[in-house]
This record gives sequence, C-alpha cells and structure tokens, in this order.
Amino acid sequence: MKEEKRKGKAVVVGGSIAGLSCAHALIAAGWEVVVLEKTSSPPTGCATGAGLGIDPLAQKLLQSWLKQPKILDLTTLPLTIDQNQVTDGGKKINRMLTRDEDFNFKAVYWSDLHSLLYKALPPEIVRWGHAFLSFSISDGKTFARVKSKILQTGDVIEVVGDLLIAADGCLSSIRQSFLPDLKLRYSGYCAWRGVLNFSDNENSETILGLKKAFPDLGKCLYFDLGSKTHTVFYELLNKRINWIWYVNQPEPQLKGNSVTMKVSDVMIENMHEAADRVWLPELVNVIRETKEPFLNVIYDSEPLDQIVWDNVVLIGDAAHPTTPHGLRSTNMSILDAAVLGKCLEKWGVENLNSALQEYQSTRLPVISQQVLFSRRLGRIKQGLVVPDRGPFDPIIASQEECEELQQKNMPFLSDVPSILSNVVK
Ligand SMILES: Cc1cc2nc3c(=O)[nH]c(=O)nc-3n(C[C@H](O)[C@H](O)[C@H](O)COP(=O)(O)OP(=O)(O)OC[C@H]3O[C@@H](n4cnc5c(N)ncnc54)[C@H](O)[C@@H]3O)c2cc1C
Ligand SMILES: *[C@@H]1O[C@H](CO)[C@@H](O)[C@H](O)[C@H]1NC(C)=O
Ligand SMILES: CC(=O)N[C@H]1CO[C@H](CO)[C@@H](O)[C@@H]1O
Repeated sequence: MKEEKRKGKAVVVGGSIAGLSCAHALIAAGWEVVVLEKTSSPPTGCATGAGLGIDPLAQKLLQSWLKQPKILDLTTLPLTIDQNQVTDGGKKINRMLTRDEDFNFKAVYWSDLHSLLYKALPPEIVRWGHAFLSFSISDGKTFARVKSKILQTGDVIEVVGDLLIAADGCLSSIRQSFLPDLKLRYSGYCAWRGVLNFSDNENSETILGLKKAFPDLGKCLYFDLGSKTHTVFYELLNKRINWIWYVNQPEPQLKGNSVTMKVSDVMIENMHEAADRVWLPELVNVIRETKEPFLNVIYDSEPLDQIVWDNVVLIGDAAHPTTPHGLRSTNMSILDAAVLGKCLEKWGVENLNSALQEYQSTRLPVISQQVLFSRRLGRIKQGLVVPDRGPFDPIIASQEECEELQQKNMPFLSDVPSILSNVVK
C-alpha cells in the first residue's frame, strides 16, 4: 500500500531547533524535506546561544530522531530538582521557598542540541545562507511556491512543495503575512544572560564559593527571587554555568529584527553594580566573570486563533512566542514537530487538510494555555501585577503562595497527545 502513495514534499523556513526537529519528524513520516535557513553556516558555540531545559517527553522524541539513544545523555546534565529561594540582598542571606525533587528535566547548551539534530540529518536537507523572501499558494491550494535569496550570490530561487512550514521564530515573517496586525507584547522586563566557562579554573574561589552556596548545582534548577526581580541558573555539561537575570524596565528600542540587544561596556558595568546590591556575592562573582553577557528583551504574544492556513503551518516560536518561565519553548517546538509528523503520516499527502487540522486541534489548546501560564509565572516572580492577585513579595509570601512558583504547575505537563502514544511507551 505505502509504495503506491505519492511522497509529500515540505519546505521548512528556519533551521533552528523547531525547523530541524520538523525535518526529522517529517523524514520519519516518509516526507521529502528542504530547510531554508538564512544564517550562512551551522552555528558553532555561538555567542547568543545558552542553556535550555528539555523535559522527559521531548527527550524521548529527540532520542527517536537521533537514533543513538545514548548520545543525548552524553550531551546533557540532569536537572532533577526545581528549587525556589529568596535572597535578601542587604543581609546577603538566602532562604528556601520550595523544592521539587521529581523534576526530571535535562540541561543542554543550545548549540550542542542544535548540532546533534543537524548532524543526524541526511546531507543537503538544510540549505544554509538561503533567506526566505515570499511565498504564494497555487490556485487549487495544492502547492506552495517559496522564493528565497542565496545570500552569497544574490540569486533568487524558487522551491515548490505540498506544504510550507514556518519555523522562522518569534518574529516570523510568514506569520506576519497572515496576521499583519499581530504585535508581540513586551513583558515588562529584559533578561541579562550569559554562560561562564570554568573549565580552566575549576578550583577558583568563585567556583568553590558557588558550589558551597548552591550545593546541588549539577542537578538543580535554582531560582533566586529578590524584590521585584529573579534569576535562574544551572550547570551545563563541560564545566559551564548558565545564568539569566530578569530586570523590570521600560521597553527598550530595538534595532532591526532581533530580540537580543547589543550591550556596551558601561551597561555591563552598571549591571555588575546592580547585581552587588541584589544577589549573594557567590552568584555575583559568576556574573562578573562571565565574558560577553548579553541582553534579551522578553516578549510573548496573545495566543493565536489558528496556526494553519491552507497548506501553510506555523511551528515553534512562530506559532507561540512565549516568555521563558515555563522552560517550554524548546519542549513545545519539539512536540509541535513530532505531532505534525505523526499527523502527516496518519493522513498522507492526499489528506493534507485533515492532517493539518488534527495538528492544529491537538496543539493549539495546549500551547495557548502554556504561553499564558508562563506569562503569569514571569509576572509573579517579577513582582508585577497579575489580574487576580496582588504583587508577590518573596520575603513575606505564605507557603501556599510559594507553591505557585513551581514548574510542575504548568498545564498539560504530563499529558502525552494520543497520536504520540507509540513513541513514549
Ligand atoms: C542562535 C540562537 C540561539 C538560541 N539560544 C537559546 C538558548 O540559549 N536558550 C533558549 O532557551 N533558547 C534559545 N534560542 C531560542 C530557541 O531556539 C527557541 O526559543 C525555541 O527552541 C524555538 O525555536 P524556533 O526554531 O521556533 O525559533 P528560533 O530559534 O528563533 O529560530 C528561527 C530560525 O529561523 C531563521 N529565519 C528567520 N527568518 C528567516 C528567513 N527570512 N529566511 C530563512 N531563515 C529565517 C532564523 O535564522 C532562525 O534560525 C536560540 C535561538 C537562536 C536562533
Ligand atoms: C571553555 O574554555 C576552554 C579553555 O579556554 C576551551 O578549551 C573550551 O573549548 C571552552 N568550552 C566551551 C564549551 O566553550
Ligand atoms: C513531560 C513533559 O514535561 N513534557 C511535556 C512538554 O510539553 C507538552 C505540552 O506541550 C506536554 O504534553 C509534554 O508532556
């Protein structure tokens, strides 16, 4: 039976985590895939990449694509504890608020995960240095024509597929062609972040001090809360500490199409001085010694009403720009890709419409609630107003209020969509 069926062809725009996951999921479903990515070559330990957390289901999906089950374990560190603490910056003391020892995530460096996914793909799937320009849908809505520019030569080429997949991130230009009025919503805060590589000085005062103050590093996701601010940090494989510090401020004016800001030496110096006032000295030392910290402006968007138009579909951050507080973004993207692949496999290219409708009805309710939960969690941790409660103050918060801070409250966290039940048993 299978042989008689026509092979579908998908054009994926964006070769980051969502786009590459999608390539794996669609190849597994018997589809032909082309990925167009505007960056000129595969990223290597690049400056903007940092750490991320992947949950048990996403781990299983990744393992099914990577084909070498052990390889993920070799690239990640466990994150088995989710802990919230309050820091009194004046007295320089820390107190635990909540501790969840059944957390079961893994910590990975963004470019390590990207390179695992990329290297496990057949050659020539990803076309680097191809910037998407525009698309059109054929009259019978059977084909999508995609124009892209080869950046090295300036040539414009056309690729035709049954399906166009927008994996072009939170600022997606494909989404914009359907929703020209959609604006991202500024969260009210930005995030300073960086990765300290301590492989050369494992026994420095900074690292020994840090491990003493935070003894579960290596398996714990630490959240420290101050007054109207919070920070999160954890260890990555190969002697690295990933840290993120959220700071409330008016929306900065961004240049160009990016949510990462260029920072000056003066801004870094001011950030260091502010850290002295808020965090424990053991953590401040890590922040101070991190080379090239950078600043992300944090956005999300109101959940969309649809993520499928004819034979165009959104996945990853294009489908659900989200704040990072639920550690969802990557897990959501991996799951989008897996569900899309299984829907296409189930319905076949002849029933593309039904496949895309099933993808949308499976994913949309879940991602919408997760985006809103993450928004709420971020606002609580930053001491900002949320509709149904007063501002959270970690110094005086009751135990019940603190329970709200935990990652395990994320809606649908242990829900496995039925279409994936074969993968996870
Ligand atoms: C360099 C980089 C580093 C990151 N580091 C981290 C991290 O450390 N921690 C973390 O939690 N998340 C990180 N992220 C974000 C993380 O990958 C996403 O939040 C999430 O995994 C979903 O990704 P995505 O693939 O949907 O979107 P994105 O990761 O935003 O990827 C979108 C991709 O589309 C490409 N693209 C956009 N427009 C065009 C166009 N016109 N033509 C061709 N290609 C286009 C972009 O170059 C990019 O590769 C990073 C993203 C990038 C790009
Ligand atoms: C960390 O630093 C060491 C020494 O400077 C370097 O050899 C190593 O490649 C770095 N690690 C990463 C993962 O960047
Ligand atoms: C177990 C886990 O945390 N994985 C979850 C990732 O997010 C999706 C929802 O989008 C859940 O269904 C998974 O169970």
